[in-house]
Amino acid sequence: MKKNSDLLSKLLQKFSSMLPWSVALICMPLIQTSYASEPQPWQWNFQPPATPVMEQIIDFHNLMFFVEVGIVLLVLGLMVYIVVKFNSKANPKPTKTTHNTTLEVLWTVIPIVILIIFAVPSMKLLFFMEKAQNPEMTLKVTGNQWYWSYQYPDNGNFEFDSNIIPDEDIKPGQRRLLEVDNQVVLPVNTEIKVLLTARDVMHNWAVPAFGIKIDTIPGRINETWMKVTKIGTYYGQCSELCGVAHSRMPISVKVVSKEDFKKWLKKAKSEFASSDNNKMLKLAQLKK
Ligand SMILES: [Cu+2]
Repeated sequence: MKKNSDLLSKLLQKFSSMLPWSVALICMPLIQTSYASEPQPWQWNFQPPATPVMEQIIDFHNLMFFVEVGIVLLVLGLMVYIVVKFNSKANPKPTKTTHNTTLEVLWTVIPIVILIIFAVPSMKLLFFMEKAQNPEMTLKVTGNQWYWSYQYPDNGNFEFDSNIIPDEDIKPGQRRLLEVDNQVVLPVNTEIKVLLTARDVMHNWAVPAFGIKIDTIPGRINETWMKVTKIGTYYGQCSELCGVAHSRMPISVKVVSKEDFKKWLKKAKSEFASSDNNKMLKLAQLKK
């Protein structure tokens, strides 16, 4: 896939150098420049991909964009040709031609072929995104008005809430509206099954660098997966209008080495042992 995208960007660079500046400008979003895992000022391309899913989404986008630019240029060219060649001054006596079978077959068949070219990789990608093949651990994400809760069912089953850091508490260097009190911590290069639901209204757990944007729906569990290949911090936001503080429930994922994750797990298990969930469990056990 990496080879594919390299070839595509080489082709695109050639393509833009051959055409006027306006076309080069249209193709600019395809050339990846920024490597941060957060939104950048004036950014108009994707965040750098951190999972195989996002890498494939970008490849698929590049394929579509390349073909689409060709279609736009072709249609624009035809329109300019018609305006110049067949206006009332240049062509005062129009012909009365109404049908051309060859042309009609062509303009039906060519779009069908283009749609098939898009449909095959599109369906492949949809199936690839849907389920983890060999998940090594599970993360459960719950949307609440207006914060996220994270649960580690196969790592002690502790749960914690992740709330926004309000503007007045933001320290220098921190990102306003993106920073949280408790980050989700996950191990690098690990296939993680993600289960998502909500407690009150619909929310949407969206992290651009992971290629994940999935609704969390009360009474229903949605599933996706991720395998983050780079250590770092990744930011996302709720992407489903969920009420007055919709813009104040950011997502912050800290991806660490497998060893650091084990260390964090130990700490987290004791730190979050007093969560409501565990209190309820203990109460239930006492009642028995
Ligand atoms: Cu929300």
